[in-house]
Amino acid sequence: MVVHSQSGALDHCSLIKTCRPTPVAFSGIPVVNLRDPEAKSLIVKACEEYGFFKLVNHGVPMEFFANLETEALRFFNLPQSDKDKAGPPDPFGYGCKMIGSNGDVGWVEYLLLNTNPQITSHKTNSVFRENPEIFRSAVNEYVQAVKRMAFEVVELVADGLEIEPRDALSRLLRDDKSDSCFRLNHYPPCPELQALSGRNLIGFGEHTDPQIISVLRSNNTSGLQICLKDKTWVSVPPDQTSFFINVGDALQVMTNGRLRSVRHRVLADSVSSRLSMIYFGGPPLGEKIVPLPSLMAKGEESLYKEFTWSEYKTSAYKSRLSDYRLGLFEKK
Ligand code: AKG
Repeated sequence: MVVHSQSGALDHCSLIKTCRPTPVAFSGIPVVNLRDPEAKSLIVKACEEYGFFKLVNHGVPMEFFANLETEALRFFNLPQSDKDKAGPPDPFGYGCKMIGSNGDVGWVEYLLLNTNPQITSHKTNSVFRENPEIFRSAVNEYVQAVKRMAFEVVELVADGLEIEPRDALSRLLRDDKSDSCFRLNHYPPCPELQALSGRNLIGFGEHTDPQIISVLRSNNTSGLQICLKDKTWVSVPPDQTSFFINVGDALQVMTNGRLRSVRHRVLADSVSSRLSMIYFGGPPLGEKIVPLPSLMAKGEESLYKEFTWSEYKTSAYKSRLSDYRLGLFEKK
C-alpha cells in the first residue's frame, strides 16, 4: 500500500509506503558478548542463521554515544533551510525523505558522511562548517572507536570460519582506501500515523547493506525490523547501550553464501523520534569480491560471478532499495 498524503507533516512526502504492523518484539535476536571466549563461534552461528546479532560488552564508551547523539540532534533540530545547505546528498551530505536517486522515499532525514579522511566531500565539509567543531570531533571519536570494534568482529568471523590469514577481512576495512561510510538517520515522530488505520509508515525501506559489515546503534526508540529466513518480519527490541551487527552482501559473497546478508527496514513511530548511527565497512573500490580461497572446500565453485566492489556499488546505486542486488551477480 502507498500513502498519497494530503495534510500535515505528510505534506512533504509524495509517496511513502506502509506495511502491516508486526505485533511483537522478537525475543530471539542472538546476543554476543565480545569478551566471551566462545564469541567467534557464536558470531558465526548468528551470521549463518540471521545475518544479524546484538553485540554487548563491546568496550565503546557510552559517552561517545551520548556526545554524538547530542550533536546529531542539534543538527537535525536546525531550521530546514540550514540543514538543506548540507544537501542534497552527492551521495554524501544531508538528505530528507528521498533515499538514493531511484525513487525510494521514507519517513527519515539523514546525514551520510565519508569515514575516510583522505576523501573529502564538499557537502560533508559544509555540514561541519555550519556546525561547531564539536560535531566533527563527536563523529570522529565515535567512528574511530566503532571501526576498531568492527575490525575485531570481522577477525572473530575469520577465526570462527577458520579463514586464513586472520586479517583477510579486517585488512579491507583497515585499508586507507577502504570505501566505508557513516550514516546518521533521524526518524521524527509522525502523529498522522494514527490516520493510517493501523498500518505502519516506512521510515527506511527494506534492503540489505551492500558492504562487508554494518554496525548500528540507535536510541531507545523501536522501529528496526529484520526479515527471517522464513520471510517473516520481526521487530528488534531497541537497546541504546549495545550495537547491532549486520552482515552485508560483500561478506555473503566472500563466504560463498555461508553467511547471509540480512534484509532489514525501519518503521516510523507516532510518538517518539528514532536516531540511529551506522558505520558501513566496505572494501577499497578496486577490490575483487570473491569467495575467500581458504574457505572453499576442494572442488567447491563460487556461487557468484567475479566483480569488483566498484562494479557492485555502481550496480547497487542504479537499483531500488528493495531489489535483490546480488541476483545480477549470481551464477545461474
Ligand atoms: C540504513 O541506513 O541502511 C538502515 O538500515 C537504517 C537502520 C536504522 O536507521 O535503524
